[in-house]
Amino acid sequence: MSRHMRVMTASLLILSGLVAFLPAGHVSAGGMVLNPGFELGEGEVPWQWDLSGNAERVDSGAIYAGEWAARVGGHGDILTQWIENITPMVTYEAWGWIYVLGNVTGVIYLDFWEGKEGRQLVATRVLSADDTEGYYVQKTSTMQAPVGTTHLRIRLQGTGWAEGGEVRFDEVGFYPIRMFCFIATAAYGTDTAMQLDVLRDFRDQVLIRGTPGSQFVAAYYRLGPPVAEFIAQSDFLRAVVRETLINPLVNLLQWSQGLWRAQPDTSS
Ligand SMILES: [Ca+2]
Repeated sequence: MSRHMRVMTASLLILSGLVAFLPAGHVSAGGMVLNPGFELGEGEVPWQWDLSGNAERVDSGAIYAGEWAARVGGHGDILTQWIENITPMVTYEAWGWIYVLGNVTGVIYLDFWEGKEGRQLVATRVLSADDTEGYYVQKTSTMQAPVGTTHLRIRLQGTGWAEGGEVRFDEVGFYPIRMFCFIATAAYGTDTAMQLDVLRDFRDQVLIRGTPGSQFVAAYYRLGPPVAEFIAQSDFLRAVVRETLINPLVNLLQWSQGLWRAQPDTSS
């Protein structure tokens, strides 16, 4: 199985590598958090986030992979981002990595709005973590946008501060769930292809079970949409991706599914 996993991982890495060809600033699809890892910005200001109080972008040092994280240091410190082009009735997946030191709670607040700073439509969803013992922990939730939604507001904060407390955030993400297979969808021109069922199966049964897998999924969510948007523009690219990457990958996964499926399929 490990050899198959290596082949598959290599294929997906090649796929992700397509992002290197994208022009800067190409990410433009609606309804998703941009710069989810706080890797973009100038000095203390994370790109796409509004600052209040002493919230800042900091070098994440040895705590977590990547160069940067966002840190809040007290009661009034808030990082806010408004996401536009949210589609009503679509189910989204939200997640964030939270690092908490000392007696304080790290909180990610998410709420749907009609109009930016217009009217909040439903109760705020809260993802929170207490002392994370020197690690980042991932908190996730799924949320369906109610009728009338146009925007999502995300706020990063700490509550119940005590002296010496610190809260950091990294990899805050928000994507439509169906977009996991965006690259394959772009390659096939439809999201109902049988091949997509195999990929979804693999995601649900293997990738999101372990921490390395879920980190991979988070990275894929970040890289996938711009790649998909890029290849969808060209029939030639779509054919290349379909024939050289996705079809072999799907064949490999189908052939080996007895190894990774929790319940071997006995229906045929
Ligand atoms: Ca980061």
